[in-house]
Amino acid sequence: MAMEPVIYGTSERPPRGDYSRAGADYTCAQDYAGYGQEDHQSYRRLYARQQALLPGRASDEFLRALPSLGASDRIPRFEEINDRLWRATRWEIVGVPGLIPEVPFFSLLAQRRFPVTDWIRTPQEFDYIVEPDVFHDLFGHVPLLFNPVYADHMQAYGLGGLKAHRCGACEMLSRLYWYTIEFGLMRQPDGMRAYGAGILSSPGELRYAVESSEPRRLPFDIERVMRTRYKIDSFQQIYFVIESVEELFEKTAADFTPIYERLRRLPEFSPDGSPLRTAAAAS
Ligand code: HBI
Ligand code: FE
Repeated sequence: MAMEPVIYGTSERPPRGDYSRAGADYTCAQDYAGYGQEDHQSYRRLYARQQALLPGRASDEFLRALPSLGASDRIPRFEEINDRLWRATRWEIVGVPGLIPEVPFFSLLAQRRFPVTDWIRTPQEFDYIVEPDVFHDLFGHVPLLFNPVYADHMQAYGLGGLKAHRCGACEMLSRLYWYTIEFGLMRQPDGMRAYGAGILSSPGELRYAVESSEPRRLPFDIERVMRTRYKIDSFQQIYFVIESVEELFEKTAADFTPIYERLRRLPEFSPDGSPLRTAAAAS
């Protein structure tokens, strides 16, 4: 690809993955024959370890939907998942070589196509990986796409992303993605639970986010979220808590254009929640 993906506002490292396999929309076929036994074994071990941690920590919606992913003893074929996903919510997953730029990413979501990285981490990266791999994308993100309310929310997010790009407000919308779809918590009647993919696919952060007294857990407030910077290389110091998937959908249904205009002039918050003196980023 000629275009250099710029991800999460940084371009310090080139993204991993072979982008020459990708089409103009950045999608590629899942290279299933390219997986070795070691890759399938990594998936099996990651899945088993994570599944054992879910009870009492993952949201009910996630637990209900997880079996829809299918095979847990090997990397599933995307087509197998698509047969079920299409019937459930009219979504499909598509392969990508790794992180892709924001506009093609939003465009895929707007078309109810979720990009899934097809390669898996190496055994050395078992505990920690910065970039999404097939385990993070499938295990973390895909189960909730079987939930009709959440599925509609993801499409609305993609459409909102395309609009944010036209408004120069991608940074603010990325923060919403970060603090909900990646690192969101939900309060259930029986306690705090995770629904964000970054938490659900990480053994360390799943326990920390739900149980530790260290991080702050603030009620979900869209303006506060959009003004809060985030770190990608450590556990979060702040989580935003929703009460239900419906709340998330309702609070993110509005046209954000006037919100972006107002927030641009207001100060930001640092990832630890303390106020900063700089105004919110313009792009
Ligand atoms: N690409 N494959 C992939 N997966 C992501 O989660 C992703 C991306 N590109 C951009 C991106 N996320 C972020 O900018 C989100 O904030 C939109
Ligand atoms: Fe993710």
